[in-house]
Amino acid sequence: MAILEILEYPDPRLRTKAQPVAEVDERVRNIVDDMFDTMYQAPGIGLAATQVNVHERIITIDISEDKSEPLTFINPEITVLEGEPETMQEGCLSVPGFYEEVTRIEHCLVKATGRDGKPFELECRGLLAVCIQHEVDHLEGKLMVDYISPLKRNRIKGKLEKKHKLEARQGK
Ligand code: GNR
Ligand code: NI
Repeated sequence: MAILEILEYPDPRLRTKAQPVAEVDERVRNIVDDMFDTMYQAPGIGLAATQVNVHERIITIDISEDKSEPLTFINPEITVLEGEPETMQEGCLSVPGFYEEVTRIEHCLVKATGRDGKPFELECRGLLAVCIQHEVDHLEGKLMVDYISPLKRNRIKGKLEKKHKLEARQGK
């Protein structure tokens, strides 16, 4: 297992649309396992394969306190269920250090294939619902910053570009 590098905004590779997974085989299970390692060590509550430069429809999530509820979603499909939209402060490992309000569906149904290759359905609310929508956005090349004003977005872009230049100079 391995810790993978997480791409950071405004890296253009984060805009890639991920392709469906044809079969859950050893190769895919390895990606999933590396994604959990990477997500837990970050630490984050979710990770989309896009963020580690793998452009396939794979998501890992664990919103538990003690890393006890790992969820794998391969080829996820979200259906909206009734309920009020909800606004929450979101963070993103690809936009480190920034927290922005995003309004999303509060209640949804997710159909996906698990790490075991079996299809499943999961009704999601609250943080889990927010997280799965945030991750499916990544698979579409969409980021949290796309929901905020261009002014705020550009300010974040400038700050992260500055940080990346500094890191490059320090050989990080
Ligand atoms: O770790 C994460 N926390 C988080 C908090 C609120 C809403 C969404 C998230 S997802 C984020 C990890 C991440 O960037 N996933 O793509
Ligand atoms: Ni994210």
